[in-house]
Amino acid sequence: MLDIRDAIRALLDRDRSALVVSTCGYITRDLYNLEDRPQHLYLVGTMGIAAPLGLGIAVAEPGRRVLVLDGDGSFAMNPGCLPMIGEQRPDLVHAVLDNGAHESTGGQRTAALGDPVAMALACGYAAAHRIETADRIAAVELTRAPTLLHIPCAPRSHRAGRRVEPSPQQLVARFQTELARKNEETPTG
Ligand SMILES: Cc1ncc(C[n+]2csc(CCOP(=O)(O)OP(=O)(O)O)c2C)c(N)n1
Repeated sequence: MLDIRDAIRALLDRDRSALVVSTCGYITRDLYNLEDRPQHLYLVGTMGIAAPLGLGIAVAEPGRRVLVLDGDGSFAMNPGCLPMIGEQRPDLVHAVLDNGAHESTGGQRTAALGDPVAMALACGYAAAHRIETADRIAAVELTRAPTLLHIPCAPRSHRAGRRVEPSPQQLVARFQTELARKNEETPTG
């Protein structure tokens, strides 16, 4: 089964220019320790808001792709955002990294996840796929937006890396500066 860090690496490499929003807990820490770039917005507090925040960013920044790194627990916490994403049709890739647990808080089993692929399609996503290998992440078609990728992952065998050091305020300011810089480079009108 896929190592969650390999899944994140493959997702990042799929589109180096994408804006990235990561859900709180170990997924944010995995991303931060793999690579730290100003175009990453790390959530450090609340589950269930990576996807709606990604939606807001994608709506505000047309012409830019947003990659959301969600956990299965975080996904299950806020399915109400799915029809909003389906209706708005942003250029958003919604990856659900599914290790079957709330690993960040001790590995409690995630109850009643449902079928994220079926849920996304029922809610109006243009495409949704279950993906089991890094090669498939590299190859899957992402031209139809929004797309959900349900990615089963193994429980972590690595220690959680260091915590995100900048404060949420500093992270937001850095992200906003990056958006402004990119918009100057390539105005989207
Ligand atoms: C609303 C809310 N409830 C609980 C928590 C505590 N908490 C932080 S991460 C986490 C588990 C997240 O699970 P998942 O999204 O599946 O990611 P994983 O840790 O398994 O990678 C929990 C319960 C929180 N941050 N926010």
